Amino acid sequence: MKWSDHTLRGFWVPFAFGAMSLVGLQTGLPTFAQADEGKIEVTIKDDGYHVKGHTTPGALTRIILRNEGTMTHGFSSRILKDVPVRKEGDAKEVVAHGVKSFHVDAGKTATLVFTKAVKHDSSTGISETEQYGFWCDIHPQMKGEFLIVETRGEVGGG
Ligand SMILES: [Cu+2]
Repeated sequence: MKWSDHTLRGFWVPFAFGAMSLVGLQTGLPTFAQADEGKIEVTIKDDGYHVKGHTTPGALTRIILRNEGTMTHGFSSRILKDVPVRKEGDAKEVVAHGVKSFHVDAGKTATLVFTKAVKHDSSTGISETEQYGFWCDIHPQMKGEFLIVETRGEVGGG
């Protein structure tokens, strides 16, 4: 799967420059086409979540959940509520308080794959940055958040 990621990027780079020269001039922001992939890495420890990365609106998004703690932890977010989620790896899907949650046992890793619909701002024609909180339904004090950003920016390598 890694190779297709690179192929896509190679393909989109020239396209991005074209899009930027059209849209970027007006907004001053580097806007990017939607057909991209976003990766968010969530390392789960017993004392909380550590989040790396973000995704872009309309992008195929992978949330990688790595449980480095000593007990089972959950990942639940309202972003999972209205989208079909494909689960890869070791997670158990449950419903907690009416919201989907994915339980990952200690030492296990799972990936959630989904695409969140693009939300366009009708006045500017660009999509909005949104912040999504998530939480552990087993330990309510555990909380984290990630971003869906309209700009491409630096996607922290790795
Ligand atoms: Cu937990």
